[in-house]
Amino acid sequence: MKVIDLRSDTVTHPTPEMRKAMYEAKVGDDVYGEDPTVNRLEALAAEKLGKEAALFTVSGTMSNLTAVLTHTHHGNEIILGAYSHIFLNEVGGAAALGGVVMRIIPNDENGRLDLDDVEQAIRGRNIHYPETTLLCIENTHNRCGGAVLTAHYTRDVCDLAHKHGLKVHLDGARIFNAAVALKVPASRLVVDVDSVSFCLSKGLSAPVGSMLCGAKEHIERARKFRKMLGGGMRQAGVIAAAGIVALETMVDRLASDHANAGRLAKGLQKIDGISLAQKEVPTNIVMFDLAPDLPVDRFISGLNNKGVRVGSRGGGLFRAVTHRMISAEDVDEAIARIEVVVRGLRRKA
Ligand code: TLP
Repeated sequence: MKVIDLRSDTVTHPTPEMRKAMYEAKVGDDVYGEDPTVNRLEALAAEKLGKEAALFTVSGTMSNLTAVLTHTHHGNEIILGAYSHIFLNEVGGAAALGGVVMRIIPNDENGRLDLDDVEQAIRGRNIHYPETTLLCIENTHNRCGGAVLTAHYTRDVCDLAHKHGLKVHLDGARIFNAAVALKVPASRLVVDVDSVSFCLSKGLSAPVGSMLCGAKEHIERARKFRKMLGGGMRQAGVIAAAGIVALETMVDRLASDHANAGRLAKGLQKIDGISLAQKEVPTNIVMFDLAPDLPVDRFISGLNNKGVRVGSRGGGLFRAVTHRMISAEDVDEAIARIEVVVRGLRRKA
């Protein structure tokens, strides 16, 4: 039985072309700035995102933390959405290692922060207050079902932050999914932010890596913080080579992941006992709820027995993510298996 793994697009394996590029990669010591393949990847990432410079890091978490460290000082306050990945899923690194206060405001269902909420959260001058120096946004928005932020919204929220002297960091782990969904170049979606991170190892299928992009001066300082975090890599061209293939060849195909996510959502909706937890499925993430009268633990074990893997988000909420290793047939097969499991639970309920 084929296991259909919908836990995340991070489970994708490198393509044969990536493996060949890795094998043949020219390398050097990147801490000395001498790895030609890393240098090429950084230049390519900066160009694709329309920023002056880029830095190769091991993960999205490292890119985001490096950005926070570079934009802030200990004791500053940063504003984030309550559902943001940086707040929910990055081990509290910004607080623990960056020494910043995380000020949480609500995300709407489309991953947006309300501009009035942002403005109210920005601290005024007062001896009692920490200084607010950074706003973080996320596109696509993981917890909000892969929701996309438009260039228009991003400009408005950046204008507001900049007016108050804040910098803006965009967690763009899946920014190319947003670009493909909106049919605009990724650079359009990040033009107003001061820094943006994106992942090579999610839908783009590279085995490892993330990029932090921004102004030259920001990236120079970020390079030092990456080193502080233990992220100074040596012959990293071996993995950067796969990142180059990812950026050059894997972006356009994300559209088929989005089509498969739509197909999955449609099929799930028809199952008595499952409801979608989002109104639209713009990219490759589908959040769904199990009916409250059905037992979550038996649903999970039933899926495991049937070779379908999804992510559990607690309290009957689940996430399924489509990616390069999932075909339309796999989606149909997953829907059929999930339906069998839910029917079984209904009979016993
Ligand atoms: N997200 C992972 C898990 O951590 C949940 C996933 O499977 O989706 N920003 C966003 C929006 C992310 O979704 C992720 C990874 C990251 C940052 C962190 O990237 P990594 O895993 O490379 O540290």
